[in-house]
Amino acid sequence: MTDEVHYRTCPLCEATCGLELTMRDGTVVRVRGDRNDVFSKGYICPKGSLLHKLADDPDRLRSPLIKRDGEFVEATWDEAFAAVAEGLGRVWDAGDRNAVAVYLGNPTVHNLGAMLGTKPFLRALGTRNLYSASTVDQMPRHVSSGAMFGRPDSIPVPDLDRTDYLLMLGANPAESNGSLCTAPDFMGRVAAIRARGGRVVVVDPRRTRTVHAADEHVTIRPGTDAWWLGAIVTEIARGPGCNLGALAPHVSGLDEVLDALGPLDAASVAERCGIDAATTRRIAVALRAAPTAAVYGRIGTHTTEWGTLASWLADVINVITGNLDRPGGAMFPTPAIAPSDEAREPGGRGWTAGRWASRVRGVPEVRGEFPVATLADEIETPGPGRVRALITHAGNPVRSAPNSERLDRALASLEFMVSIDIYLNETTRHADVILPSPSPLAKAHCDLAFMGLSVRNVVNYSPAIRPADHPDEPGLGDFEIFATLALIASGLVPDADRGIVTGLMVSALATEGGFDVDHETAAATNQPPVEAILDLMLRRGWAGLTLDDLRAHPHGIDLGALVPRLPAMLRTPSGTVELAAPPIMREAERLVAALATPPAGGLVLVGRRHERSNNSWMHNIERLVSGRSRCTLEINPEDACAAGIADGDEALVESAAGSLVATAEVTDAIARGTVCLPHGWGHDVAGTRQRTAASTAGVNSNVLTTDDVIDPLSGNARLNGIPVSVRAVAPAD
Ligand SMILES: Nc1nc2c(c(=O)[nH]1)N[C@H]1C(S)=C(S)[C@@H](COP(=O)(O)OP(=O)(O)OC[C@H]3O[C@@H](n4cnc5c(=O)[nH]c(N)nc54)[C@H](O)[C@@H]3O)O[C@H]1N2
Ligand SMILES: Nc1nc2c(c(=O)[nH]1)N[C@H]1C(S)=C(S)[C@@H](COP(=O)(O)OP(=O)(O)OC[C@H]3O[C@@H](n4cnc5c(=O)[nH]c(N)nc54)[C@H](O)[C@@H]3O)O[C@H]1N2
Ligand code: SF4
Ligand SMILES: [Mo]
Repeated sequence: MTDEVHYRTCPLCEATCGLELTMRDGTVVRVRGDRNDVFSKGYICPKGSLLHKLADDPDRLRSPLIKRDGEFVEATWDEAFAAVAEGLGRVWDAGDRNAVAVYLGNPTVHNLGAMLGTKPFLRALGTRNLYSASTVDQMPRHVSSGAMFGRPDSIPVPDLDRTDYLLMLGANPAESNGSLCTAPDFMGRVAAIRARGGRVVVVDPRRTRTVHAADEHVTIRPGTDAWWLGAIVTEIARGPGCNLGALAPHVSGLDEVLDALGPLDAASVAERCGIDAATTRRIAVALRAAPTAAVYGRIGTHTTEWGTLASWLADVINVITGNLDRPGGAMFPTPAIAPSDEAREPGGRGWTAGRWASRVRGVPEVRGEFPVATLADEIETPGPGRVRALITHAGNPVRSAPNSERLDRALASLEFMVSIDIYLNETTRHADVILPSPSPLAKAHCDLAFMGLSVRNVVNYSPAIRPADHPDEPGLGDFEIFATLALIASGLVPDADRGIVTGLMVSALATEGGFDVDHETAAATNQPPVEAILDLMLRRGWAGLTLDDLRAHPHGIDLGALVPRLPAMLRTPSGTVELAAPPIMREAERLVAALATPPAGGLVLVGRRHERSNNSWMHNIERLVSGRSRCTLEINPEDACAAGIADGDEALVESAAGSLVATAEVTDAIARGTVCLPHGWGHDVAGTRQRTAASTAGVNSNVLTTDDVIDPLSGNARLNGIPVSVRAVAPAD
């Protein structure tokens, strides 16, 4: 009995911690933080330390499933792909490629094979009905970056390790470990800001664990961040004045922005935001005076009706305080796979959304996607172009999308559905065929997305440590699954030799990436397809690495602190940071006008995360869900008293979308007027196969979120600030 030690990056959240896995006789017996990881230096959270429990979960799918007479039965891959070809073929035969929709969930971005496989798969599919978790998450950030920098994927991150002043809104990294800011041990880095004499301010309607670690807590009315950030801009301009510093020659549109935002100031927004004018002015002055500062907004700020504006305004503040693109401010990472900026002139074609619009609600496409908030419309509304079939990958929209009960019914009405997932859950139970992905141990891993969102330039590669044909693994990887689906979508036989199928995908990706296939691939060809492509991408990146370099560094390679990238990285037509893009300015006008309309009054609902949960999953891991239920309705003592509710009572929560009963947790950690329920629960429906999750079911908060209100520029759903009423459950209820 010999122990083998393996190192790999945790694929569960954006923090990308290095793990040390001890394997005995082919089984992982222990997971610890990798103390030698160049980035995480031993940090780990409870989810990462139970990664092997996910791999060993007896409920995780080991073989494809086909629904026959309403029951799932195990099938071979060939049978499953034949069923997919037959089911999708029936829909395509009617002549409309858009009738097959796709939904890509959050773990898709944490999955190397899927990241590489989706593009050729989507091209083969040829549908405009593409949906993803991005429109219940970060789409506003892409839109504001597209407008300002001409690059929707270039998102500045707070330079946590060097900043003197961090203003965080709608983020709770003490639970989430950070998002759109890859920083293992985020809270250690926050503590270090304070230890070196800096200041941390958190804007949140709840007194979170992040608040406890900060210097100052500003409570805000949900959904009002954009007004408040607008007021900060005005107060800086009117008070100490803007100071663009070295940015000045590279910025355009500032006067227009200041004019438009003029009506928003500390006094005019005070009542709407619930923040007194003196506090707003003080923070504006402090941001401007700090040697360096960064404004960072996340889920609470982006998943509102004003998500894009709030995202834009955070960066406007970073610009007018001279902090965009400077050490200690908000900086652009330089991923190891990105070509060098050097020798590139700033400027380009810019970026636009709305190249086409959705059929039913006429909402613009953004990055080729429609909002998941309108997926049910597209399924339910009859007529030409109706969505009749759906393919999901690593998504649980029946728990994560707004007005989820409606989407649940819509999925049940589909003519055909395929899910690529590791579980039979609330969404995948609607599928006709489920194609199982391997466990994290059987996948090669490299964070293609998160190296572009990281507070240091770091790169890691983890090979699979379990063979694909391990008895606890389904056999095919996500890349191979997408490759076969692409083949089916191209009208070819699904049981073609899989080596040939993936080979075709590799050459398609290589050609598309502009690689000199003969030359560059020579070194890369004798590798599995996913590794071959990754190798090519690395070879072309500015760091000049090869996959063998990464293999030789199992604790990762640190390529250093972030470096300034302006103006060379800009792709706007003017070659400047365009602060006043016309769609943004029109939306800013709407924001200013909306200040005059008083809010409805009554309670509003927000969400929260917990360190031991991961969106709608990881709830089948006993050690993560044991103990007291964390799916409670937080309510302020005064609101509870008004509703006649005591701690532990069952409370009826109603919204325009639906109602549910949740256990009340009376706490002054939540501001008056706001109630809070985490999302991703409600595991007690029939037809799933997650026994542990079902026994700690909780309730599904997206029964309450409505799908009618979206951020118009990004299509992002409003998931925070939902008007609700709460009352004690009467015996008759
Ligand atoms: N443990 C764990 N980690 C996760 C996840 C998970 O489910 N569990 N999910 C991952 C994913 S997909 C993401 S996107 C990230 C998200 O990471 P975060 O953005 O840090 O998300 P949350 O932890 O939900 O924190 C959001 C905060 O916003 C506050 N809030 C709500 N409404 C408003 C508002 O209108 N204004 C302001 N200023 N604040 C508001 C809430 O009270 C809450 O404290 O976390 C990732 N990491
Ligand atoms: N009310 C409210 N709703 C929210 C949020 C909120 O804060 N409040 N947050 C939103 C956010 S930020 C996000 S990102 C979304 C998430 O929304 P989704 O991505 O739709 O849902 P997840 O809960 O992340 O579901 C992930 C699915 O992937 C599967 N899975 C896990 N690993 C793998 C794998 O390796 N391969 C495959 N094929 N499948 C895998 C899991 O079994 C699960 O079915 O939820 C959003 N919904
Ligand atoms: S913080 Fe995120 S990446 Fe790190 S161990 Fe936990 S789940 Fe994994
Ligand atoms: Mo997310």
